[in-house]
Amino acid sequence: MQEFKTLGQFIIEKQADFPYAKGELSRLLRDIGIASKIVNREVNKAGLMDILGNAGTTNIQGEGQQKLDIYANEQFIAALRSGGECCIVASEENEHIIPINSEISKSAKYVVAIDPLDGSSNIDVNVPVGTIFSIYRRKSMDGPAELADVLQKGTEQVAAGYIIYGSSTMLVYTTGKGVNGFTLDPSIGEFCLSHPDMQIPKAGAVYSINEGNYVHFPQGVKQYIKYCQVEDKSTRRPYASRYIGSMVADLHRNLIKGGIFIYPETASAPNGKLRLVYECNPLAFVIEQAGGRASNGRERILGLDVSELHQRSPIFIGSEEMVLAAEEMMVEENQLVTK
Ligand code: P6P
Repeated sequence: MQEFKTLGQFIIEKQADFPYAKGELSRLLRDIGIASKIVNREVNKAGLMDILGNAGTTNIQGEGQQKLDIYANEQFIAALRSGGECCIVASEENEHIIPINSEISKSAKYVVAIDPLDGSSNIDVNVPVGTIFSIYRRKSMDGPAELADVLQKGTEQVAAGYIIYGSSTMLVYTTGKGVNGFTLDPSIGEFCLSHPDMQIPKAGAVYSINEGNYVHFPQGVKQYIKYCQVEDKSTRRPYASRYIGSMVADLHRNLIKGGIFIYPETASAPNGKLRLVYECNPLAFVIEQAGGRASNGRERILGLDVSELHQRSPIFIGSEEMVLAAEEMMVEENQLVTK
């Protein structure tokens, strides 16, 4: 029988891993957990409320906002504002950073980047959606926190994780000492440790990519897709193609079962679609901490320079051996291109 441990108990217990911790990060993770329970409540009854569908507005990405996008964004910002441990919130839904200037927060030492409801276009069709978060220590120590406090490399993350609102609601996070998963027990309203020390299989048999864009993919990606489809029992090929269209859901399945998720660049989108700050960096931190690999097809995601808040990056993420195989084909392609 799994030892019963709530997220709060676990966070406090692990606080000892950080000798100088005075509880701020613990409280910040708690604040994110609280907001996710509120969002979960609305996601789970979205069909019963006038909270489905388009809000008739667009976000900074130019994407139509769902009513739940706006609701989730407001809940996480409110929780971080009232928690007092965060001096800036950078949301995928907002063009600019949101400084938290209250007396208690303006000297807080952490900044949070968040995608409050990723994959939200799937809500109306009951497909799992997710929240993705990233926590950095602010660099600026005197004066108000600023944009540079958010534009940090992924290697600077103090913590990162996601919440998946699926057949069950789970919170999965890392503080750089492994990955742990917590399942929400609605009967007590607590996230309980259900997946301790998560490790992604080194090799999997699932590949996740939107093959509808095949003709626009780089040659190396086309070559990898064909590799996935070749019959070879010794490497469990052909792999299964699984693509939900909700990154947190695809990534969570691959974390547990093994697999690779690819959102590559195309001629019309040379940096791909996914956001480096809000999606690629936090999920790369989680996957690396679980023993996997994450790159843009050539370079490690966590090492990429972050120059703009909403910059995008191609991403190859998942089981180490599968990402390495895809990278090899991208290198071959680049060598061909440079010849
Ligand atoms: P496409 C959702 O909009 C998202 O940001 C990710 O969650 C998902 O993996 C991807 O975009 C889906 O994009 O172009 O395949 O529909």
